[in-house]
Amino acid sequence: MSKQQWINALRKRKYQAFILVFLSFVLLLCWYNYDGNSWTSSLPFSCKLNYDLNFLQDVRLQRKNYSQPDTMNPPRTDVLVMTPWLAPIIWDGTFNIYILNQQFKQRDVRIGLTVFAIKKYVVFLQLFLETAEKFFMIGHKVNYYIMTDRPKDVPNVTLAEGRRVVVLKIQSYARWQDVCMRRMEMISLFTKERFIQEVDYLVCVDVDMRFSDHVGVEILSDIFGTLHPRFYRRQRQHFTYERRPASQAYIAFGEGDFYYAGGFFGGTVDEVYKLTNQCHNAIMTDKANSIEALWHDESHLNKYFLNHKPTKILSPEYLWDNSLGVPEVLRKRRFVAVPKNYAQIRN
Ligand code: 5GW
Ligand code: MN
Repeated sequence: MSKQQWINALRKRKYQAFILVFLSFVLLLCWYNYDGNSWTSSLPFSCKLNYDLNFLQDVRLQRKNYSQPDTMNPPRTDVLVMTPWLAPIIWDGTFNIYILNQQFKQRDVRIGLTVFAIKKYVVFLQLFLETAEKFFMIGHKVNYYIMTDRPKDVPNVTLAEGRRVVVLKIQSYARWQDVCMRRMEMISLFTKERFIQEVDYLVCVDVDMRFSDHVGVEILSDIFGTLHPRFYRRQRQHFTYERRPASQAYIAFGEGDFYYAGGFFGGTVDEVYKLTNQCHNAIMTDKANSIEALWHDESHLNKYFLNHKPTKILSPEYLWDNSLGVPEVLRKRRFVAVPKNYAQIRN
């Protein structure tokens, strides 16, 4: 083919050639952004498809050319990212999920997600499980432990490979306060009975929630808690700790680091056993003394974390409530409360 013939052919196919060049350009741009100058996936433009999330969560990726940590340029300066006892606080932008996924995949970690669905709360399971399949620990081994008094009402949700649902039948309690507080006892009992053989980490959450963005191995640590979305900006005297010295959950004014949410904590199986067992014992001691902590299991969790500092803390990205709006520091809402009709669901 002579040069002239070639040019003529190209002219005829000008249109196709243009499309080809354009597509290559878009592809290149996307690739650049995946690699990014940012630690995680906050893409500045519309490459933000679901596809993008799958790509980011592909734990097999052996990427070594991610952007270098910059000693003089911290990724977040608008929020606290480290406690005084040097536990990281997990905000979007502070971690590189490629590195973490590789570390945890190398260890082949197994994660148990415990959730309670007692009485009418079984209605939350469908959305909870469906969204967990999209966003929770994608690419890792996951056991869903569903503790319920209505095993027949657990929905059938299609699961990805390496993930399974385990339904554990438990009794219900007449008082809702007991339904909530007995979670500590149940988790500690089942930990001894089976979790310890089946998983490495436990993640314990509320069921009236949906996942709406990535929640992955960045949360895992020996023992972790989550900043309560209503209190993360408040001073400690405004925390709703138990203030009566007669309760095991008592925390004096002038003490306390954060107010942790009862709806999201976890850690290694050993550490979660210690936490739940100790909280359960404290709850039983209170019961014998005819006192019940103000916010039930949450009050006891806060007392536990005062004396046994968490080794990681999750920002309110991991437990948000849309009725609180969306503050600027909140770049992602990963796990969000599902509004409930209190009269209908709690009677
Ligand atoms: C029922 C009435 C009042 C409060 C709680 C319940 C209840 C809670 C219930 O009937 N069944 C049940 O399974 N739970 C479990 O406790 C759910 O896992 C629920 O997510 C968790 C905490 O109760 P929530 O979610 O109603 O508490 P908030 O503080 O998130 O509103
Ligand atoms: Mn809840």
